[in-house]
Amino acid sequence: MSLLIKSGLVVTSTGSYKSDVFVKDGKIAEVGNSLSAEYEKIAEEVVDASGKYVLPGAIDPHTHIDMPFMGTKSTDDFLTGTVAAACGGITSLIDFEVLGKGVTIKSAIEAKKLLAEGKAVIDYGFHPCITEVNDTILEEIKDAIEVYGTPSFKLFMTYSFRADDYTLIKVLEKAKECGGLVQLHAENHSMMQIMHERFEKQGKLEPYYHAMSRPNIVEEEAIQRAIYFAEFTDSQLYIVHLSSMEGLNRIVQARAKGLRVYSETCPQYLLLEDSCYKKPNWEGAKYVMSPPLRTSESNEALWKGIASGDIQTIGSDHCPFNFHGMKHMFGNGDYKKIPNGAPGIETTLMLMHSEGVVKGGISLEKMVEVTSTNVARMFGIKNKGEIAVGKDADIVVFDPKQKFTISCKKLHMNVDYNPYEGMEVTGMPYMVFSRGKKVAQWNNDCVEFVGKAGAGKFMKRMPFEAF
Ligand code: DUC
Ligand code: ZN
Ligand code: ZN
Repeated sequence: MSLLIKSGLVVTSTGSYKSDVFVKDGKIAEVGNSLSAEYEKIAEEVVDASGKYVLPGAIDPHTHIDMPFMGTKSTDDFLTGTVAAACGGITSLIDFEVLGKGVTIKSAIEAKKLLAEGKAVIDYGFHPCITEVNDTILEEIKDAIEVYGTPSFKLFMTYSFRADDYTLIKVLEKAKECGGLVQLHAENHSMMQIMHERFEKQGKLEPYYHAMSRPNIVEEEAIQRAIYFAEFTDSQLYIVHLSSMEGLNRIVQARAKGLRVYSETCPQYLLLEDSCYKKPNWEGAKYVMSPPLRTSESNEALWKGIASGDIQTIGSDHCPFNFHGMKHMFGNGDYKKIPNGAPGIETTLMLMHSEGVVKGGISLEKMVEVTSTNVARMFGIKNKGEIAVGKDADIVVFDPKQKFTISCKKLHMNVDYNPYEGMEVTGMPYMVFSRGKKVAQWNNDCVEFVGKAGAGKFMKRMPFEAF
């Protein structure tokens, strides 16, 4: 199988240059200026990328596909979720698996693999979510890193499956010893519990109070506490879905001290504000996610954090629930019962380009760095994340001029609304390749899926290396 992508602007995290790219047997075989003469006649497919960008496929490090949560289940399975990803220019993802009590990492990962096999259309990996420590789990962390290919672990500081400080410190220590990376959902559970009690007494139960019950300090305190633990254990730490300026400030201070503290944010924390919770007819529920949306002050700080390198990656935190029947019916009357999460996997790249690159907040190279190259480095995906010889041909030919009005009807996520409905973006995937095979292409007024169910493979990842 061979493919020639000619005359595009190849974008890497360090620079952009006009070039041809030749792909053979799923790998990037050559990148150079005059490949057309040699390969145009023999390549099985030739794509003219003049006027377009040739990007390494985005890698989403943060998804919740087919996940039981808050009395229901996220609505995308590994077919619909990865079809949507592919159509949005995401060519691999790492999903979470929350371990039940007494469950081994191995059995949790094997069970999750069964959900993905035969369905996923792009490559996937898993982060085990550790909810308790005991000798068995601590021993198994080593195998997860060295044998299972799952070297990153998530812990939650809130929800019923939250980890306490002892658990967190023990896992940080073990991860450091074996080359793992601990990811943290950082929110102080007790602070928000007290806010819930207060609002309950006052009868304040609308979606807006979801955000009010989790003010910025709830995230800031948890981040700072985790930073102390990272310092105490001399371990690396990764904060997921960073949402607040105050939390970012703590991370910046820690990094200035030389601590290995990394962070990820999501398009929703860069672009949306807590005024969304005030939408009438319970529509604010569409934005109920944790942490909650903040204000423009945090939005702007996070863009700057990306530009400065203090935030290294972008994840979607894709966790879709229908408005009708889920966010609406279950939640009506009490914000605490609204399933937390929103769809996002398909819109990450278009939003980062349109709202970041086109509006001038970040460079094109920075977009590639945070959506692909750094994600591959952070999570030990050695064969992806760059347009370079020998890497997997996970490639997005991106049309920077193509306009698209975001609408849930024109997207592929299995959910009945979109948080950005009606927003016009500039720049869309034109063709998307997963290991050299075309999986999606622009067709008239939207991107269509042209790949195959089950073509995605489990990615065995390598231990963490500091950068
Ligand atoms: N936050 C969400 O909004 N949804 C899934 C889990 C999480 O941490
Ligand atoms: Zn989380
Ligand atoms: Zn999440």
